[in-house]
Amino acid sequence: MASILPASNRPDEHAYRGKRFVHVKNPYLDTMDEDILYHLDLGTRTHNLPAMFGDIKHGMGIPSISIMLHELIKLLHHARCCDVTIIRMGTSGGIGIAPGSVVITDTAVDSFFKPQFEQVILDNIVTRSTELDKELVEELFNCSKEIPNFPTLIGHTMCTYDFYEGQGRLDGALCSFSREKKLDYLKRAYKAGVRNIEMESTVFASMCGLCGLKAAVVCVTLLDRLHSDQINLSHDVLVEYQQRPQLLIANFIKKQLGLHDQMS
Ligand code: R2B
Ligand code: URA
Repeated sequence: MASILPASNRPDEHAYRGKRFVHVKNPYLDTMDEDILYHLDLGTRTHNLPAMFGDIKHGMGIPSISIMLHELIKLLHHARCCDVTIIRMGTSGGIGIAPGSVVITDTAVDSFFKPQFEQVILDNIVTRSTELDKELVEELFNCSKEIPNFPTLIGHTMCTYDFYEGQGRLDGALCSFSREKKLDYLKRAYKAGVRNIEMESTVFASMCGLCGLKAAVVCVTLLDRLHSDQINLSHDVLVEYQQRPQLLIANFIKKQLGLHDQMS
């Protein structure tokens, strides 16, 4: 893995009075009079970012999440946020588990089941780690046990660049492989520890890790890819499933705030 980081940008040098500030790894930022966060319609001159966002402690969940994360991470930095925990939540396709299960990601892997994200920078491929915070995984899992009828597991999450061919679907506009090849791939993924498939986790894990953010990925599964490719849940069931990661994270936040007696 290539590194261009000067020693002064290493994570522990960003601790101040016991607080861990969000750090950005770009020496040019300090030379700019103003930083315009174009997609967020915010700027460091036009907006008082510490006042507007200084109390933010957690946030949302490949190309679009990367753009969002660049600007969100800079926002957290400009706002001098510290001890930030960030959780990507969403939907996914399960492998060998019941639809509706919530998967807390221990490791985000690529389409080759490797725990890495390959970022193209200029004409180089830079391979980055996708390690996530183990303690946070356990905390979230413990929290899930306190919610009745809430099927949750910890597993690897595979992140792909595409929903159809990239996830081995037989129902896309293009399909050049057989049902047998699809199943063979998904079963190999299962054997490698993959329990669900989505499309953001590797870049999310790598960017958060590099910038010193405590990060987790929590996704509900909408189907078992060993059985089907189409998502044909009723609207109500879909809505209920989609709320599951939110429910878990809301309960986790309440617990962090000492409001666990009011959990629902
Ligand atoms: C999960 O669901 C979306 C595709 O349907 C994608 O954003 C993801 O990661
Ligand atoms: N999101 C995905 O990326 N894949 C699925 O199968 C379902 C939701």
